Amino acid sequence: MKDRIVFITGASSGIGEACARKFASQGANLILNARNTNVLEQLKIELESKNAISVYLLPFDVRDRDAIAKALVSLPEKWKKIDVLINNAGLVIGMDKEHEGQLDEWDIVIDTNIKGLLAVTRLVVPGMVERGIGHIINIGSIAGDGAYPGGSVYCATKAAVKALSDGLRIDLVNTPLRVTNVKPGMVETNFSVVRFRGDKGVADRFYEGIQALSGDDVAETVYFAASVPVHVQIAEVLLMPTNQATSTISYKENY
Ligand code: 8X3
Repeated sequence: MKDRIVFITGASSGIGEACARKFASQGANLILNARNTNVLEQLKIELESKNAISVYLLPFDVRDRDAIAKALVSLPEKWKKIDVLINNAGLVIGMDKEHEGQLDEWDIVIDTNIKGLLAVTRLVVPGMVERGIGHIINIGSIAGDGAYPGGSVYCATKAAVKALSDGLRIDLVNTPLRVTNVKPGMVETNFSVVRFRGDKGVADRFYEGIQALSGDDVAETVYFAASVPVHVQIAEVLLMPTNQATSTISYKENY
């Protein structure tokens, strides 16, 4: 991965941040995106001081199509040659039933998880096709494989990520580019705090009795997919804790 350029969206926390650390440790130069500029700046300082790599920051909200376009145009020439795009930015707010939830919150979820991913892909992939090199790794979810209680809109967005990944793989079949959909099950990150509308206590209790995946566990899988020989395309990976079997069936000790 040495000297490759890896662009990660939603890199300020969770799986995105873990991917940044993993790819940095393997010598990749990073373009890091997130909304929180301060956190990104801290991460840049840390990663550049610990690894012989460079980090370029592109703070924007993936829901802001103009901001994405402007940010990508502003990249210095050498940074434009993106080798790996990790479409990680995503979230869920609340666990409401489909007939009871708030449309404004769902707009944020849909605009980030689907339209944001699509906009970044649309703007980054043409350059990859032109250069004949590139790997798009979408962070999907076990949620995309089937709906579960209180998750219908989030599950729909992750089903969309699967369709967008499959469709892109089809559209790029006559190119050297690869497309991977990494679908984690239960992962303990700040994601769940946002899901429970900032209630860390509820989020923590959700993981009691089970060893959930960490962001690092997922980052290892993302890195593996990115580092296999170029004639190998890992289309999809579903990974979950050992004590999870489906999105609704898991074993929690003492529960
Ligand atoms: C997050 C995993 O199982 O909470 O994408 O939907 S799950």
